[in-house]
Amino acid sequence: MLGEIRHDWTCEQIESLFALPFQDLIFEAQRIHREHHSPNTVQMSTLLSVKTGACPEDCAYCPQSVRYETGLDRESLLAVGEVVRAAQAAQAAGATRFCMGAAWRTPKKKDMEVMTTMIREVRALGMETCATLGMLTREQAQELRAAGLDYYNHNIDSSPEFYEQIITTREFADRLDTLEAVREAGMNVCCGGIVGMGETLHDRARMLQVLANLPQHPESVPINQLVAVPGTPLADAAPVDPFDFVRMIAVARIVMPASYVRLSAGREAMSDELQALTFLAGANSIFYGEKLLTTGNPDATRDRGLLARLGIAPESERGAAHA
Ligand code: SAM
Ligand code: DTB
Ligand code: SF4
Repeated sequence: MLGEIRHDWTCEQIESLFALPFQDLIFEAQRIHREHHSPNTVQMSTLLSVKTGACPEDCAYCPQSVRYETGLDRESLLAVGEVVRAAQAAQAAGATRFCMGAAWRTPKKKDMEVMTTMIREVRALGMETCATLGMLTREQAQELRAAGLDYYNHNIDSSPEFYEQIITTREFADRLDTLEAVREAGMNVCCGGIVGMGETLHDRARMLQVLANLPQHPESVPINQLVAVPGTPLADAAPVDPFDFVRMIAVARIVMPASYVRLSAGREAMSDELQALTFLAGANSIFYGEKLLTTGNPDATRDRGLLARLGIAPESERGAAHA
């Protein structure tokens, strides 16, 4: 029966979901969505790049890798006060979670000192905290947890097989080790991937299989549509068929029924109608604010307008709406 929490998905079962007629797939995803979530609510996280560019890794999609000429101004680690001010502004605009991203392979000792202070201060505002800082050891994960970090974002990005064509500086297994360290430290996991890098439908199904068969489903599953940045090896990647993107969201919803599925990068290029279809397919979280890490995102006015037209309430206002 679809809609159960399972960890034993075969790739064939997931591929057969992708093969369903569009209407049947969306109907099933929406049915499961309603069993596990409030249907007219969306969770909103705001991102801030706290350390930008000059990353030693070679992720083919990423404008922040030192190996590609993307015209990005590199910045060293921001001061804590500056980050706290940005978090306050995000909270005032309606975000419930603040996500701090750094272009590191893994944080160094002195980075950890600043990050733990930053996390403590953002949490003191009453916001949920999230960070994405690269690979973590068990000790680093414990340290972040002790500072009050609620979520750690670390994506598997694609299938284990396709991964090697996208990143050569670390292995798929390294990603799984970090995810395990995050879990062991007692943090919530935010883990998803990217669609539109030239992967096959089989790779998309495999990626969702790996996520769904983790010992515990990630609480948050970001599905990014590639933002093809000039200068990166994927600058000329073919765009994704919008219906295939919606299918990816729907299948993620079906195989991880209780998780938040986040409509992530790529929203700026999506029409309002396409975004509405992804909500119908089970997306219930977005990145909110005019910037992702280094690339654009719809501005708050456009998002507020869209949510209002759809009768969807941000999670921060749900209490008020129901009162
Ligand atoms: N450096 C850390 C790491 O890789 O774990 C954290 C930041 S990294 C930018 C976070 C995630 O953003 C990546 O794993 C990838 O899934 C996503 N991402 C990066 N560039 C993207 C792009 N151009 N389009 C879509 N998603 C992207
Ligand atoms: C995720 O899955 N997507 C976000 C967040 N986690 C850190 C990042 C998207 C980055 C898009 C490219 C950029 O803005 O640099
Ligand atoms: Fe570095 Fe993360 Fe970008 Fe990869 S995705 S190049 S690790 S910032």
